[in-house]
Amino acid sequence: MRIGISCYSTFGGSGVVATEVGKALAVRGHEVHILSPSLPPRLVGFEDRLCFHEVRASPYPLFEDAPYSIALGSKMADVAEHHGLDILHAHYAIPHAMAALLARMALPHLKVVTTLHGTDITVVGSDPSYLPMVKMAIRESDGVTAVSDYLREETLRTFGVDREIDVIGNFVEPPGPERPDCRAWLAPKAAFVLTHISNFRPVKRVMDVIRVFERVRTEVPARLVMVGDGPDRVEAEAYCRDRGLAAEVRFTGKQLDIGTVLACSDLFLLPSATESFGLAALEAMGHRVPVIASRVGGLPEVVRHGVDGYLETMGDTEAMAQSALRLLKDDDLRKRMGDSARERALDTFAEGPIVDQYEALYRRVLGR
Ligand code: GMT
Repeated sequence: MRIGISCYSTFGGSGVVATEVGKALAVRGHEVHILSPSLPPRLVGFEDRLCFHEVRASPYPLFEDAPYSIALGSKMADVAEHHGLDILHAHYAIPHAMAALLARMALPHLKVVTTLHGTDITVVGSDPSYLPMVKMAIRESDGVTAVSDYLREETLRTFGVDREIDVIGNFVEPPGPERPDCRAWLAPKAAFVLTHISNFRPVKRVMDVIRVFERVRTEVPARLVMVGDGPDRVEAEAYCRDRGLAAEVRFTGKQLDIGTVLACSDLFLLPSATESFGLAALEAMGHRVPVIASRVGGLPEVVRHGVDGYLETMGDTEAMAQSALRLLKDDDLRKRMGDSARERALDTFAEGPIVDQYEALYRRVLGR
């Protein structure tokens, strides 16, 4: 098949999933064209049959903001025509699904598959300024997927649409060979390493991460590694400086090699307000790192409470800290949960069977 995939190139789960699906499909012999405003972070390495197209919205004195959605639709139509695409797969509804539908108007043989990732439904998508168009995109796409049962239900409820939505989860690959241990520089005095990875948007509740850590360090030696960047980083860093935590909390900024950080982490913290799946938690689990997270959205479909980690009420940082302490004070329990987490990640959310599901959906919408 010839497949066009559009996604965001910022650090974020939807771009990671889109890029990894694209790479896997190319390895399986499909021709894949990825369309994005700049090179997605995971699109590294040269792969046969995998091509990148940068989407640029040309400025014009009349525009306040150049219309990216139209430029994307045009690029989709252009790539589809000149490379004979069969399918456009839009990752994150806004504006990728709408742009794909515009391209389909230009080239009616094209099929459009939309993958809903999370805030395109739960936060931005339900904002009245986008809702009617998100609803139309869900209704008009030839295939729609959601990354969890929770997100599927939430989509049907919020938009009142009556259509088939396939649930296809996020996935991980087995981590490569263990890299040189960075524990020595992350936690010099044999302290435990707690890790958080996100794009530091309000939905991630990064201040809860710091509060859990503050409580944990009163009972056990610990360091916190905060990976990523975004609007709430400044407040979190200022808080750590003011509370004298700067030496114990390390803000690394955006990192491509999260595997190295996870390979020397003892616990992963994800206290989000909502999370349709929680790819970062799954990646931690793949590295044998138990997860402490809030019991929201699709997280209970990924992390089994008391098996792969603990799920607590959103905002209850004391309960999260107590669960973290239970794990940190009991080496056997932590190891057992780490092993279960890894098994679950690599069995239930392995790349191969999940990419099979996308391939099967493409064939279904193409009638092959
Ligand atoms: O929806 C978002 O917040 C953006 C998106 C992204 O691009 O980072 O994240 C979502 O998609 C991921 C991949 O499917 C999921 O693992 C995340 O749980 C989800 N984020 C939220 O629901 C907050």
